[in-house]
Amino acid sequence: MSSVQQDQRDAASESAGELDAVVVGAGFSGLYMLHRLRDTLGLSARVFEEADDVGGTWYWNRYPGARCDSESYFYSFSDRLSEDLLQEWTWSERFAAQPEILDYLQHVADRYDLRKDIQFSTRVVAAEYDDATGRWDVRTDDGGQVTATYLITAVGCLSSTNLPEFPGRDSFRGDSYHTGTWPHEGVDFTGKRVAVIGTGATGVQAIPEIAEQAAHVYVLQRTPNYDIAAGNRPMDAEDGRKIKANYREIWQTTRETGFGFPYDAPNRTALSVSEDERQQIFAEAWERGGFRLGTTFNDLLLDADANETASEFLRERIRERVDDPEIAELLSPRDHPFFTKRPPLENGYYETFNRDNVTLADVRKAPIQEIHPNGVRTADAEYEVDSIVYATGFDAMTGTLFKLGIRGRNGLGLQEKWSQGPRTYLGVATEGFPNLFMITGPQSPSVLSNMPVSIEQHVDWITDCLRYLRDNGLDTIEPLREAEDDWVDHHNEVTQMTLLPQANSWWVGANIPGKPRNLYPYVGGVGTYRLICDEVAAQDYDGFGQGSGGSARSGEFNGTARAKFIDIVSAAPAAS
Ligand code: FAD
Ligand code: N01
Repeated sequence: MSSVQQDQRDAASESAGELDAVVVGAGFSGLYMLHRLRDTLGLSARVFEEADDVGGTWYWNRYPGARCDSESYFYSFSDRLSEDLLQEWTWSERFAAQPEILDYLQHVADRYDLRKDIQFSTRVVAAEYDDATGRWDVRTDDGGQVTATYLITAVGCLSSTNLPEFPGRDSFRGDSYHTGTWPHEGVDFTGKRVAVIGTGATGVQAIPEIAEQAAHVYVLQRTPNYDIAAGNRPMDAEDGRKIKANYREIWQTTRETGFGFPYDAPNRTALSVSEDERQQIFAEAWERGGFRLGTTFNDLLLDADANETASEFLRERIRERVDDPEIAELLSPRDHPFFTKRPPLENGYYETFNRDNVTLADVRKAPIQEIHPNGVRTADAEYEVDSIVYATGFDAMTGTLFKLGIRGRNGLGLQEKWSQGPRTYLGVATEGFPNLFMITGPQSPSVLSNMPVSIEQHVDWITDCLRYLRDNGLDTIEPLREAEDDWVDHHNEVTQMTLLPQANSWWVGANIPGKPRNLYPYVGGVGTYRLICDEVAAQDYDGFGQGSGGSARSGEFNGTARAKFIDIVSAAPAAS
């Protein structure tokens, strides 16, 4: 067939709703995936996006103070997408605010002409695998229907908001907002009495900004966090030049380190140095700002005594900044080790509690009993307010996936299969769901990393996998049960080596009543995980059944993933 005939045939299939790939979501993940599918592999692909524009997280989270807490120069696409873009784009601040990140993603969409293959304002409501045709049947809320060989979820880990079922919640007569679906026109809190529920990364960003405007802010805190000073500032020209000159090494480091940050990861334990030296190391990391404090020693997530040294360092910073010692203590975490819940980065958060118009309420001690027409009633107080801000987070990692109504072979529902918690192979695929790929799915590093690095790694791995299938005359791939079981066991074993299971964090699903308690992201490290995935690919996708026309029943499993992990760990130098 000539290339013109091939193009005509592709166009006809596409207009009949028969695609090579459907991608759901148009944030960082969906944009890059579309580019790879269409422009690298030459496949026909359509992205469905519920919002009316690109951006994902940065489209929805427009609350006051919203900004990234990965430094902007590495919270972006890397040289994998374009070296030119890296050189051309200049971030105005060390931690860019939401509008600037949204501009960036819009620019990427325009630059690569991605919008023409994105159907906006369209929610995927069902995605069912048809055993007879070996294709995914995807339905949308506008009544649309398409079929595709490959279904790729780019729906984000933090895209389904969590709005707790407080009794009387809907009786409130004032205005209420969830930070994850903030009004585009903004909110003017001038002269208002505002209750903010939640003091995670979002609350910590929003509260200082709301307090600048409002008549009074009641901060309803259930669990204090170890907030780290971000050290945000305008990007200076010299820093910008140095970064641009070193981008290759910067990105290489992000790909090799544990969390996808280009920060040094010294091979030393916290208790191997003297108290003075430890304090000095913490203080230097603190001065430089951002998440560096988490990478000062290599055992902070492994050893409770080591962790306590960092935890106490951070509590001391709170006591220094908050005038009232009782409030400082209330803001000091005592129930979980540092970094076992996601530590927020803050910009003036603690000083906010020195203001006369801010009241901190302990809703752990005196829980919220109900929302009523005039405000919030807790076990020991009544807060009459004009507005309520829910900074109560997300049903992370699985919430949005389940809403897609995914059904695999024999009508098996994803939610049903994962009723006791996710079961995946490499966090990217799951047995019984052929040709389904999940970008930053559960049991991959995802939210335990600087996410663009993990997103690119998944997109590139999926792209290589699809190319491999094509080159081998195949079109169907699906994890083997034994490979999946092995990955789940490995994931659980690595989790148990850390302190992470100790905290009631959203990382373990503790924020959603009834959600199975598991560590959702993989904690083996971004660099290690990448090598594992690459090795699985190099071994002809060991552990994946492969075939054609919907049948992927032939395949081998030689334990490549676990063997690679053991190799990497055994080759690592012993910690001093
Ligand atoms: P998202 O950006 O969440 O995009 C998913 C898209 O899928 C959304 O647009 C959604 O509308 C769409 N979608 C979902 N379901 C459907 C459906 N059924 N039909 C159609 N469309 C659907 N990570 C970091 O590494 N560093 C940071 O500094 C950082 N800051 C953050 C700040 C905030 C306020 C939040 C909430 C998260 C932050 N994150 C950060 C995590 C952030 O989510 C990721 O960095 C990244 O933006 C995720 O991109 P994504 O494309 O995978 O998902
Ligand atoms: O959500 P959260 P988030 N009664 O789940 C409280 C990313 N992010 O939106 O800790 C009372 O962390 C809850 O209390 P507790 C980042 O990955 C990044 O803040 O469960 N309180 C907690 O205080 C982050 O981790 C950035 O006891 C209730 C808060 O609500 C993730 O998104 C910025 C409650 C929820 O905190 C989620 O952050 C923002 C109830 N029933 C977000 N239910 C940056 O990069 C919940 N809470 C800068």
